[in-house]
Amino acid sequence: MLKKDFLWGGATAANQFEGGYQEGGRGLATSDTKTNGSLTCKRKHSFLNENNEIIYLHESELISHQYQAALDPNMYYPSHKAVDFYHHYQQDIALMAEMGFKCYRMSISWTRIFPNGNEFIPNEEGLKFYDDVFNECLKYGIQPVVTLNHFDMPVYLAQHQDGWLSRNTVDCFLRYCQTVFERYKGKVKYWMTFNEINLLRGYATLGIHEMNTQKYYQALHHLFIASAKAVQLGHQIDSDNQIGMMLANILTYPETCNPADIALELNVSRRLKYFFSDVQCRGYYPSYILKQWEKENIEIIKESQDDQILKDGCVDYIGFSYYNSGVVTTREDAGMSLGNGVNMAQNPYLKESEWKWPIDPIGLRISLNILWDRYQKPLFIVENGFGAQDTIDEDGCIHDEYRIHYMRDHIREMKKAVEEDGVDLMGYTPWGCIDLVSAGTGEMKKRYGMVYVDMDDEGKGSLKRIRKDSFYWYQKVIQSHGECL
Ligand code: BGP
Repeated sequence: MLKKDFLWGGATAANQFEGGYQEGGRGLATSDTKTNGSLTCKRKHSFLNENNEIIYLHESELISHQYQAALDPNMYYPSHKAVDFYHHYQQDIALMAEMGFKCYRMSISWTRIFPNGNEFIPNEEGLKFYDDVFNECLKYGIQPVVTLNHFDMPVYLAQHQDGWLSRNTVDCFLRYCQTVFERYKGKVKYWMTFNEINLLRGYATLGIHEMNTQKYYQALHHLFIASAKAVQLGHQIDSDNQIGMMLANILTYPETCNPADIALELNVSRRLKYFFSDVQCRGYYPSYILKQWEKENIEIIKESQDDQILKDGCVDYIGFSYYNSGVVTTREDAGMSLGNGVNMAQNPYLKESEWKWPIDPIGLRISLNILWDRYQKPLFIVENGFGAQDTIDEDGCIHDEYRIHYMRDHIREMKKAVEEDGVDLMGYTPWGCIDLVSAGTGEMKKRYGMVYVDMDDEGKGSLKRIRKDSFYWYQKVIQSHGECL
C-alpha cells in the first residue's frame, strides 16, 4: 500500500501558469522575454525592421532585443498572461480540491517578491498574493509544495551581473529564500530549490549572455551553493521544513549489450543526471566530474567555506520529473543526437507521443529503484504526464482517454516500486494538472491538464476551465488511494 499520508496532487510553475506579469509590483523575469514556439522563427534570431528587412541578431543583441520587446504589451509572450492563475487562483484551487488533491506543487515567482532581485525590502503585494494562494489551499486541506525557482530569474540580475555567473546572485537568492521561509512558516512545509537543476543552461534559466563550458560549471557551482545554503536556512527557520532537490530524470538505456554501449550509458547518465543528485544528496563533487574538469581545464572559483556548505546542505528528499526514456548508442549512424555529440537510437519496444516522447511506464519503476538504491532518500514524483492536443467534442466534453492510459500505466508501475520493491515514495503530482503553457515549445496546444483551459497559441481565448474525462478518473484514483485505476 502507498503511505497513508501519500501526497496525491498536481504541479504547475509560475512562469507557465500565473500570468499577471506586470501586476502587483512584479518585476520582469527572464522567462518574460521568451516568445512562443510559433513565433520563434520570426523573432528568435531575427526580426523584421520597418523596411521589412530581416535583421539577424547575435546572442547578446538578441537578448536585449527580446528584453525591449517584452515591454511591448502588443506582442504575445506566453508568460505574460499564461492561463492567468493570478486572477483565477480561487477557481483553480477549488477544482484541485474537487479532484481530492492532498498537495499542490507550484513555484513562487522571484520577481513578485524582489522585482529586481537585488533589493533588501520585499514587495508586500507579491508576498500577499502567495499568502492568499496558500490560505486558499489550506482551506481545503491541500499542502502547498513550493519550488523556489522554476525556470526564471530577475532580468535585472541577468542584465547587470550575468545571472548565476555572479556570486552575488547567491546572496540575492538567499535573501529571497529567507523572506519566503519566514513569511510562510507554518503554511508551507515542503520546498524544492531549483527545478530540473540538470537542465538549466540558457539565458532564461541562468541569465548568462554568452555561454561556454567554463561559465556553465561556475554558474552551476553557485547554484549548488545557493541550494545548500537554502536547505540550511530553511531548517534553521523551521525545523519542520522538508527541502528537496528537483531532478529531470531522463532515463537512458544502452542500445545493446556491447560493453562499449554500457560504458557510454554510464557516462551519459552521470553527466546528464547523477552528477547533480550526487552533489545535492551526498554533499561533495564526485570523482568522475573532478577528473572531467581536469581533462577539460575547467577551474571553478570557490570560496574557502564552500566544501563545508555543500556538506551541510544536503537535501531531505529527491523530487523528480519523469516523462520518458531514451536510448544511447555508440553507432555513428543512429541519426538522432542528444547534443554534446551523444548519439541516440529509437526504442523499438516503445510507442511515442505526438511530440516524439517515448512512453515508458516501466522506466518509472526502474528510475524509482535506481534513485532509491543510490541515495536511500525519500522520493517524490513531482512531474509526470502526457502532452497531447485535446479537442472539445460535440458533447462539449474532452475525452482524453490517451491521458488516462498514460497515467494509469505510470501509477501502476509507481505502485509496484513501492509495494513490491520497498521504495520510499512521498507523493505523485502530475504535471500541468490544469492546462498551461509548454516550457519546451511555449505553446498551449501541448496540453497536460485534467482541466482544459480555453486559450490558444497566440494567447487568445476565454480562459474558461472545463473538466476533462481524466479529471473524473483522477478523482476516483485519489479517492481510492490508487486502488481504483
Ligand atoms: C519539465 C518542466 C516543466 C514542464 C515539463 C513539460 O521539463 O519542469 O516546466 O513544462 O517539462 O515539458 P514541455 O512543457 O516542454 O512539454
